[in-house]
Amino acid sequence: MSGSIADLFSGDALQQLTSNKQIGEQSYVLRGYALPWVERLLPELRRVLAQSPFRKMVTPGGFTMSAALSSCGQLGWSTDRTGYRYTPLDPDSQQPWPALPDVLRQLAVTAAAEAGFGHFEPDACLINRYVPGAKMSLHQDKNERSYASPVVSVSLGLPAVFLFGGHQRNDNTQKISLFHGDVVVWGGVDRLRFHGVLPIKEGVHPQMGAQRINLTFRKAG
Ligand SMILES: O=C(O)CCC(=O)C(=O)O
Repeated sequence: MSGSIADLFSGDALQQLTSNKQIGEQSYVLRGYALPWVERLLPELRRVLAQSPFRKMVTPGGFTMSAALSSCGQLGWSTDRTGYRYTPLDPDSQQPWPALPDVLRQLAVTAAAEAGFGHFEPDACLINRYVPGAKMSLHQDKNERSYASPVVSVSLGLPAVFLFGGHQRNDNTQKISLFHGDVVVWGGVDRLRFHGVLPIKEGVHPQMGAQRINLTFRKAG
């Protein structure tokens, strides 16, 4: 048997194996960065979700988001008809959000450092669950008290096309394929760039099933 790794993998799979990508002055896709963490991360995620299960939320405009959401950390993000906000309590249970598991915190901190953001101290982890067809419209992350810290975004499960735009809603967007284990970090001059996710395509991921789970870590308070 002969041949290189490039003979075994092609197209997107080869790209995931080989190439980190700079997508902005202070923004990076770290290909497969979370893969070595997944085995330790999933049981913690299950514990978090047993305490604060996924739920559908409504935007101030009255639209039900197609992604289901939960959170862990000192602060959790939610939306309803009265606005977007971070709160220390899960609005469904009126109990504190589950603590941020150490393995998740470490993953976020080391990924941020890899992208040039040392001393990242996330206090909020938003957990988005996308089933096929679910999407995230273009938006800016602006509910945090300061924009000094980056956003660290971990993709698990089904692939997605991540839209990374500019500072105006109408700016052109880069379309970036994200796979299980990829991490995107954006901050600094790029912190307020518009971003979103195209509708997830039908499929079944061998480890995660028919879903994509995205974890976004932020310093919100
Ligand atoms: O699911 C993603 O990759 C992005 C999630 C996102 O845009 C957000 O939580 O603000």
